Amino acid sequence: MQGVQVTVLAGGIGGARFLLGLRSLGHDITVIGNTGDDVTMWGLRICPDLDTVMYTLGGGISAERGWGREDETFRLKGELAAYRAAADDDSAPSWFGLGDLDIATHVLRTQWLREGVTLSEVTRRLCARWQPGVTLLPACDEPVETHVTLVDGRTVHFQEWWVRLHAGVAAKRIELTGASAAHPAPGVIEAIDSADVVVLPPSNPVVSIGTILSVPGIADALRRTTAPVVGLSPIIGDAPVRGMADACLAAIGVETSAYAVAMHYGRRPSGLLDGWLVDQTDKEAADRLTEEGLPARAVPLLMSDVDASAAMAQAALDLAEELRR
Ligand code: FO1
Repeated sequence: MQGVQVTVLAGGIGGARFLLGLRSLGHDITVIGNTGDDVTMWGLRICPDLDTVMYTLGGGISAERGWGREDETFRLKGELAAYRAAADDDSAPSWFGLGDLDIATHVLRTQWLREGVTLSEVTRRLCARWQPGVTLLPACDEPVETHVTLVDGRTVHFQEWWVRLHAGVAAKRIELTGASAAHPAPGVIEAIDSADVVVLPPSNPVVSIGTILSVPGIADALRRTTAPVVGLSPIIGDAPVRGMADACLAAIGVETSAYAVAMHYGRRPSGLLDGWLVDQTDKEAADRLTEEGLPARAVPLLMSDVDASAAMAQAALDLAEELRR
């Protein structure tokens, strides 16, 4: 299939890696990016998942970290720490790695937002430099943030749970604050309605895909679209491929398995999926899901390089084509 309009709901590192493969197939791609990771630090508005997609597809990503910039330095971070220590101020987030090159993105974004420019327009302007080769839309223009309530009663920003605590303290609730007042950003619903295929890539089902779906109207658009909706499991065997999806799934009471995540998304029209891809090690999950009415296929799901990601993306498009008939 050439010139297919593909709409992808994507989070950070896993979603970005998948998009590198999908883009190599030469289709017209719109990415609905997660904004739940967004955080204000040092007065700067930081949009980690939007930036990870933009940098990865634009060629600026740190390959080693999967976030932030290649050839990065952290001199400004060191200066801030020096002032903070001297002022005996330990309030600042020293645990968050703000790189010097990366900060230019946050300074401009913050300046434009302060001038009243929408996050969608800010993202378009930033992408004008990086030319990611896809249309990158934030899920919503309103400021939303994923906050995590821990079993010890504290509620912390997702970034603190993820980066400072390494999800080491169990979460009992994960929610996208501000979601109820949020609306799909311009073009988001249209991208789902007019897609030939909609893909849920192997992003974190809770804090990346789940947060996008909590913006009112987006989940319903997925249930309604005439396009086949195909997902790829972020879990291989009984473990997440990277990140800490297991800690997130535990917080919402979903078992860490390819089968359980598919059931969590559900089958249309009540759920979100028409088809599901699992790794070959989870073949029996594919057979079980297919028998239970959700067509599933077992294919290699390790995104070891762009070719592997491209093969996965092609498998998703092939399944979508099969389902369309
Ligand atoms: N992830 C980390 O594990 N450690 C960091 O210090 C860190 C800093 C950081 C700065 C900017 C940015 O855009 C992303 C950053 N991330 C960092 C990744 C961030 O936590 C992402 O939200 C998660 O990796 C989930 O996608």
